[in-house]
Amino acid sequence: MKTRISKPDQSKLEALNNPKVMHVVKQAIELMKPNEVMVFDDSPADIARVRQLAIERGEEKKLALEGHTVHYDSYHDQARDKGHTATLLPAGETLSRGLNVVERESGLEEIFEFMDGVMRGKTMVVRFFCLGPTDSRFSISALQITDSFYVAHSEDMLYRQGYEQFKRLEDKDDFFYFWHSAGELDENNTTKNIAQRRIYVDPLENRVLSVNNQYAGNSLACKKLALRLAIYRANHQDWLTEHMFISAFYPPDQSRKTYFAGAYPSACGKTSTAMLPGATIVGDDIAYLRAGEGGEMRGVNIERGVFGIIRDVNPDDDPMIFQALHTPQELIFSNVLVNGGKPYWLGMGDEGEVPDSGHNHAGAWERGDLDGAGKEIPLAHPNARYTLRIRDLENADENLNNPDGVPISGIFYGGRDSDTNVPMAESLSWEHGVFMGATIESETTSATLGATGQRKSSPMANMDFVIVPLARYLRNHLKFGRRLKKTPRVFATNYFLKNQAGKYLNEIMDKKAWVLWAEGRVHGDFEAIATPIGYLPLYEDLKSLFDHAFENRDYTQEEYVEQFSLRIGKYLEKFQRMETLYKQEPDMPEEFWSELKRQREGLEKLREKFGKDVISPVEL
Ligand code: SPV
Ligand code: MN
Repeated sequence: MKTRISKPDQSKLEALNNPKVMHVVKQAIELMKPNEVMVFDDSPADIARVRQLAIERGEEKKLALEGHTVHYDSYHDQARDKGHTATLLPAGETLSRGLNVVERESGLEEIFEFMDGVMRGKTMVVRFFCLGPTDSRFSISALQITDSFYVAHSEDMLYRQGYEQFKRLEDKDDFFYFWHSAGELDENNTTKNIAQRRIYVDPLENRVLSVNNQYAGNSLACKKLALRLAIYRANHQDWLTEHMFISAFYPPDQSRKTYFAGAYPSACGKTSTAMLPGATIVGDDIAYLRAGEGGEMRGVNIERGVFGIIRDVNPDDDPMIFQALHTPQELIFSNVLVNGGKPYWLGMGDEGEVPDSGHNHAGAWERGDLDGAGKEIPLAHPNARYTLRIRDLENADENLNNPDGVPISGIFYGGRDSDTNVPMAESLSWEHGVFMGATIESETTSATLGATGQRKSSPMANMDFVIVPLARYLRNHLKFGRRLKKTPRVFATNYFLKNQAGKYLNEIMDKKAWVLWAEGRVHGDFEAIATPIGYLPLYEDLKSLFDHAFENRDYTQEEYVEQFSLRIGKYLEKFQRMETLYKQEPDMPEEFWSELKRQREGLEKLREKFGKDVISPVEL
């Protein structure tokens, strides 16, 4: 059967005057064999049509509030599928620990077989996006081919339009391209053949092939899949692609504005730091970082929307997002419970109101229902999400779409660790900062599978995506910082420190005081205590920041001492873990080992001098 494409749609393709685009679309048609092809440009009419088709074809359903829709992914497609996501590389090439590599030729053969004819009876959607602001030296053009109108619609909300940008491409071959198919759908419009879910990243061809999935982390190639391609590119050039938020923070007297970027593994406080009350947000997930004209670090959000975890979004912990989710505007909820056109999720703060039945990620649902494995199905998936545009948030930053990005003065690396790292320490140098990022660990929580309290190493919170050897990635960081004239200050944060009795030493919002301290340090406002693991704040400075940030929070010297005491034995254990781990990486930069040695020896000396294992900051 011949694939239909309308004359106007054919003209849209031809107007790009780009042989490679034509070739890629043709190849996709030949392989996936759709009934028809629709091509969309940047016009408001086309964009509205994509959303309309997502609803008409049943991939999204309208909710009671104007602009709101709900989408479901298959019950077994509720998170990134690390096991079936792989990088295609020539035989013999390997990546760092834990990263899947599939030999390129056989990987292509396998996935092409799954994709052969997968769009029969369906519509193939062709869309053009831009990663990063348009008309910018940061921009990367992206061609998305998919049979999912949900994918096409959410990419509209999350990424900038790129059709016009494609017309202007100087190097016509210079774009990423993505083929995606949700595969055969069941009666709930969710993917049926989950066992054949594959996500293959092909850096040699700047493309991603993804089949039999819908969850955005697997299907929206502009997100985590393009992140991998961009990391590959940045590490073969001279810039950085990071799993980072970008936000601006303001000092107590509001006299200035300072941009920070921050990398945190999931469930370590990334979004809540980016969205701190009083901050303005550029991005919450992925940043491209380049050197600016004046030798400063500049960053852009490659996205323009948020695909956020909805769990625990409630009026107390997340007032800004809670408000946005109750405003009539374009919003996609995914994998939540719906009853009477209203969405419900875990931890929404009004538990008494949650109905005992409705429709959720398992289909028709009643409280107490068990899944195929005999596990009780929660009312909504813990990884249920919302998709919105940043410009629709009250705290959107004015430079969200600035083609020149924003100057980044500080970087946060956050982990989750109950017994080692102080809540906030500033690096002694750029090299030390890179070490801080490389040694992020996070403890597993009950929200993740497996045992809780296990430490997982996640360099720069980017481990899942670094498709170059880790040593190369770290070297690129070191070189990048040295090229800058104004190197950002680097801070290691830990919001999860506990005492011996297992009680958290901090309140959730205390991060506001830590962040304001970092903001002040960038501008030389505060003195600090130099220690081998970094500069620590002085009590008086924190006290005044707490007084400013909170109405009824008396920050005591006792709290300070307990939080900022150096737990030397614990740090030495951490360095031992890092040594064991990084010894397995060939070709590690010398700076990593010298930083490890310097800190280890410094801490051992302190322990000798004071004759004890835990040293209070007031003694230092
Ligand atoms: C993350 O898990 O880091 C996310 C969501 O931002 S996604 O990668 O899309 O699954
Ligand atoms: Mn992320």
